Amino acid sequence: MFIDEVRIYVKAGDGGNGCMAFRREKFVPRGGPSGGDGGRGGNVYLVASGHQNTLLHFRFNPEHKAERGRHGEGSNRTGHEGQSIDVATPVGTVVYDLATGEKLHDFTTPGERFLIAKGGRGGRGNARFATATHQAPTEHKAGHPGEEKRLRLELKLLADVGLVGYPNAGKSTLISRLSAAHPKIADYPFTTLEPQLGVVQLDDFRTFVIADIPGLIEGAHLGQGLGIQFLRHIERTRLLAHLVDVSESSGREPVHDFEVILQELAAFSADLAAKPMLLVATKIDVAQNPARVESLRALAAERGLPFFAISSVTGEGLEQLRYAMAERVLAG
Ligand SMILES: Nc1nc2c(ncn2[C@@H]2O[C@H](COP(=O)(O)OP(=O)(O)OP(=O)(O)O)[C@@H](O)[C@H]2O)c(=O)[nH]1
Ligand SMILES: [Mg+2]
Repeated sequence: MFIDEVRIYVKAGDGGNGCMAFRREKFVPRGGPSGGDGGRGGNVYLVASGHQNTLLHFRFNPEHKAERGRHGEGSNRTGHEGQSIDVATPVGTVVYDLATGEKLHDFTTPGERFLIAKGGRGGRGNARFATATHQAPTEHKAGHPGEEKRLRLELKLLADVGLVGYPNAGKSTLISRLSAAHPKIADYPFTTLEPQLGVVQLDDFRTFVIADIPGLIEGAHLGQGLGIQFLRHIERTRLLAHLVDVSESSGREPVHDFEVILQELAAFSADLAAKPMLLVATKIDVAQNPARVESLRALAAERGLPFFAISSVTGEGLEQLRYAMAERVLAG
């Protein structure tokens, strides 16, 4: 299971201080104490959002503070309450107290709101201290501090897009170009031995997750190569990107490669083979023979698959591919 993890700091607003004041008015002798209480500090809430699927946004923004309460004022005016804040986190986030390791909350439904740090109460103004025998109190209290916590957030990641293809097709290279992931890349087959995830950031708010899995070969369902057990990691993705090397160096025919991989997917599960798929011709920077690209393009047209031709070296076609993936996984 892939786990995304971040540490954040939350601080609720401090309460405002109580005020010391006396009523002073012409013709009103001994006006009495009139210092108002401080306002309560704002709370920090965590709110489960159905629109996010990673914790990436916290990496750029790890501190969340609510506003402090205003101080009390004369004429018995209570200070304003500090504004509370809502901090969005994806559904599926589990929240731990970093210091104690205690599990504080587990978000399971969109819109769920959890009070994570409570604002401090305001201090009392001197008007509150007046009694029959103590008519000119000068006592007034400072506001109470807002709660502060260091938290560890954990999210089990589910991939949105699965990359499939022969070994050496350029799957790991592609994920390293589209995300911040740094998988091992090399010009020999079966470089990738373990599935890897990369988070692709489309803009400030939208992200999706790509899974890079070991390459498949003919007979993988019979245990050839690394087998097909890794396909379970992409069983729940919404989209597959099928990468086919169109350079001569593969020593195979692109159309043949496509069909072999599709059979292996079908051998794993009919559902997997029937998933929406993008057909991606890779390494076009070193493809000498345009007929190889065209044969694959024709195949895509025949099967009604969106077709992309890319080079992870020059960057050609990568933007279009990224947007095509995003369009399909972020819709709805
Ligand atoms: N010229 C060129 N080379 C590429 C491109 N993409 C990948 N390569 C090279 O192809 C080789 C294999 O790339 P990988 O990304 O490791 O391939 P993979 O599909 O992850 O392979 P496995 O992990 O073995 O399944 C490496 O030497 C890469 O540098 C490309 O667009 N152009
Ligand atoms: Mg790889």
